[in-house]
Amino acid sequence: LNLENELRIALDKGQFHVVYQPIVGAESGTLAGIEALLRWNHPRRGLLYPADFMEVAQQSGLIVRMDEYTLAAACRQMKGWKDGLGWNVPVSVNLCLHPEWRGRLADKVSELLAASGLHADQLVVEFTENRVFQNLDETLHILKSLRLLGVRILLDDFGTGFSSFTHLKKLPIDGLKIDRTFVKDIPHGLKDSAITASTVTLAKQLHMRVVAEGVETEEQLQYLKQIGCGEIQGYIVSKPETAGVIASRFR
Ligand code: G
Ligand code: G
Ligand code: NA
Ligand code: MN
Repeated sequence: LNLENELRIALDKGQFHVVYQPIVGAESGTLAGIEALLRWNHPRRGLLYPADFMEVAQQSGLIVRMDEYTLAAACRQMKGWKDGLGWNVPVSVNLCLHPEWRGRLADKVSELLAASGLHADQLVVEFTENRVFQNLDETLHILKSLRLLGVRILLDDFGTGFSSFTHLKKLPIDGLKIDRTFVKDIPHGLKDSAITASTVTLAKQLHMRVVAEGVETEEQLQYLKQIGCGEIQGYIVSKPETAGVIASRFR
């Protein structure tokens, strides 16, 4: 069985689940958001991460069904947190802006939000500048339709893709996530520190949120506070966990 067929079966048999990683204020440490991350419980190979299957998922187009699954699960969970704990924390979902979503994504999103009785501004879509991100006009169209609903948009892995500045200029973006590869070597790596600090300044001047990803050490956190980075995410706060663990940790 090849991976594509295994993915198809996994979708039909419900072998996926979603884990959640908090995003907190760099200074306050309080919950600023929660990112939903997809996991595959493979019957033979055990727990698989997106890196293990995203390539095939994108090439085959199955990513659209997988993203729909994550989106629905995240909306259900948001409703659960709201009803159970009174939380109104924005939840981020990573979406692949696949051409197959054209004219369909905003309808799907508003349907899921309505079914959960949620406001659109509680949902955040994270997207990356990857291979599928070929056509700027198409991407603009999809993002505009989400923005029109009131959904917030974050540009993930900022700085690692192609023509990031053109995207910043042309697309409706509410915030940037500084990629983990830059955060890893701050404050000692001079290039990484310069890139991180400049990105924070850039986000501020564009009136955008800025989230540093992959923060693991106190030293990294101190530097991020010093340069005025608004929000952080990473093992220093929490690994991705089940919804129940996140609830017990932050309530
Ligand atoms: O924590 P983890 O290894 O799962 O995340 C790796 C990356 O995989 C994320 O940054 C994100 O870009 C991607 N990812 C995680 N979950 C999803 C999902 O449900 N859909 C899409 N398209 N990408 C995801
Ligand atoms: O593609 P995206 O950047 O959204 O995915 C984040 C990935 O990084 C996920 O795989 C997540 O599990 C992982 N991750 C999150 N926080 C940390 C961290 O502090 N350190 C490391 N090494 N990985 C992290
Ligand atoms: Na992400
Ligand atoms: Mn990222």
